[in-house]
Amino acid sequence: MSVVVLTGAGISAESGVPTFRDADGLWEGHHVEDVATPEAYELAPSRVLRFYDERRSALAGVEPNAAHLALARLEEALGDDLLLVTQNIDDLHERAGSRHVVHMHGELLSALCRACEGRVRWERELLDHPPCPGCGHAELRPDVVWFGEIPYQMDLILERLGRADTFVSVGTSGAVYPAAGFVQHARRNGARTLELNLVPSEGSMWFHDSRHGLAGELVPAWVD
Ligand code: BJW
Repeated sequence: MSVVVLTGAGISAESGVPTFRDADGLWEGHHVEDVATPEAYELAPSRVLRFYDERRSALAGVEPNAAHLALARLEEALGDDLLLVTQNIDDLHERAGSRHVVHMHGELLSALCRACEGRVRWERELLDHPPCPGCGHAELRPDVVWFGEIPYQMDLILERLGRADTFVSVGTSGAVYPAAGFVQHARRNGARTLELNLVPSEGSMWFHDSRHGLAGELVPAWVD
């Protein structure tokens, strides 16, 4: 058996982390497409760093919810037969107990050196443009995947989607590729596909089965 679960911002919504494209999804009036780009960072680095610094400090005040906990139980039951892929940069899956999480859009608690490309765990603010602890010179940037950049661990994800029996998508609008295309990739290769989301996503028609409601209720009901 081989299962791939993809999660998006909706799984963390009940923990109090805002989503990107729901009513409260704007940050200071900006769409994520205007802040999460290399061009926005070149043009106004402090604005972009503040976006991530605020989200990093907000992590301290949130807790995993019933959906994160259910996926950690699923990993306990399935072991390596489960690949949990998240588009989220928060650490709520890990704090719920998941041990192997593929963060395809990066992580809030990691920073990337623009010169040596080294990674460091980062829990403080990046706004002061701190130097890299590894090479000491260039500035650190958020270790996240912006529009136009290539998501992380795509080879592993595509390989596992290609041999999955089951693909489940939780709390994602299906507005952003390549994640939005995973359902078609898995389905073409024979997987049964299930969507668990508050409302039908943009790619809802590609799933064999769709259940709509709160992730905190739908995910435990599916796992248990
Ligand atoms: C609940 C709930 C509850 C609420 N319970 N549900 C034209 C066609 C195709 C592609 C492109 C195109 N033009 C450009 C592209 C490519 C582009 C793209 O997709 N653009 C679109 C705008 C069209 N993509 C890229 O550039 C990507 N890179 C790429 O394609 O490289 C090429 C390549 C790929 C693969 C191999 C080789 C080469 C990179 C995309 C990077 C996205 N980055 C961001 C920011 C990350 C850092 C950060 O967090 O700041 O990722 S943008 C933002 O959107 C973030 C998210 O991970 C991502 C997805 O959002 P998500 O998770 O779906 O959240 P929402 O808010 O949209 O939806 C939440 C859902 O939950 C809603 O449906 C709610 O109803 C639901 N919900 N409460 C259950 N309680």
